[in-house]
Amino acid sequence: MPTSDAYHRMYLQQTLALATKSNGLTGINPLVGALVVKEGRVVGQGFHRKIGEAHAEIVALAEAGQQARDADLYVNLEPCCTHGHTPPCVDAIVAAGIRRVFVVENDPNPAVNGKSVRALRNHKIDVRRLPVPETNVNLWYRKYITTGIPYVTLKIALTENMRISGFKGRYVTSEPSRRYVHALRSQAGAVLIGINTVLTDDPYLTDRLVGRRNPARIIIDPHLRIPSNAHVLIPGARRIVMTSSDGDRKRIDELNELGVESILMEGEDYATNDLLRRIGKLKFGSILIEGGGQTFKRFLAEETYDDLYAFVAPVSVDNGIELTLVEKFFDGEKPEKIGEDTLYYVHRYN
Ligand code: AOF
Ligand code: ZN
Repeated sequence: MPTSDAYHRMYLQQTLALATKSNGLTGINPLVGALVVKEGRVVGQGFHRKIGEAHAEIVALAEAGQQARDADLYVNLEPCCTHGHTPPCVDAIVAAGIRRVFVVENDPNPAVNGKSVRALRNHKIDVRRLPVPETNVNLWYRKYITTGIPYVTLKIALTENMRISGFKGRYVTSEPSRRYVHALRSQAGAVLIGINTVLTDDPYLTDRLVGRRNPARIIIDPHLRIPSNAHVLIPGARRIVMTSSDGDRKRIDELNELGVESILMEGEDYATNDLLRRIGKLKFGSILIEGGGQTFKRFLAEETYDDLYAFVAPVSVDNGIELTLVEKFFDGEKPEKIGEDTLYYVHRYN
């Protein structure tokens, strides 16, 4: 039986594929997939479906049953040694009689980070870490669990002359781009927009094209201008308004009665870092920012985003908000064609 790194990496690649099945469904928990392999045969597999439910290793070990004895466990993230919603995976791995454990990366959670590797080794289990190229399924989790700040993605739909909105209620980008955006939504913990976008576009911010799940909706609204019949306030996901602490209490109560949560902020002009810290406290590990001009400008100028998706449509308009600022961020990036549009994707290395 081959025992080279390439062979083990092949199984680790499979754990990553399993892990991504839960993209967007695990809340602030990481995406994790696991395989139990005995004498070259997969005897158990699993992935973490949802926060609060069984971890990937537990699902895989349960499927393997007695065959887990002396088998190898492959998992993309270091197993946990903590009691959270569920008991530690390390204990279950030891009890099952696993011989070797292969992982792609450490669990950056300060409560775990390397401790499980040591615990497993203390039980005479051989643990090996084999990085797999292009493994960024838990990039967002790594940021959130070590900083408390959600991973921030900016999604901007632009015209050729770098303007947003002003399209008179019509979509500026083509259907494939919008499908792409709905997929991004289905993976985000929450979507965020400024009040001006609510008032001008009245978007739904739901995932209607990919059909997986609707993220929470966060609206920055210092003066509580949001109308009760705004589409973003339609139930079906958590709805949160970030507003000024000295605002209209009666209006806050009315919104609360509609099931809308309110987060009270100092003053009326919020630094993006303050917004992000508060959103992190609400237990969102990632957010997708969808507008509008003022909100984009702040996140770009303060450089508080991680990823930027700029969809540029082959049209020009005279009205709308100019966002020429964005051009410098995708300068030098290789664009991709999505339908009739051009997509610039930028990952900022923090
Ligand atoms: C694993 N396998 O599939 C996941 C892990 O509240 P709990 O019990 O779900 O624990 C959450 C923590 O467990 C999370 O912060 C991270 O450190 C780890 N996630 N670990 O061994 C898994 N999802
Ligand atoms: Zn675990």
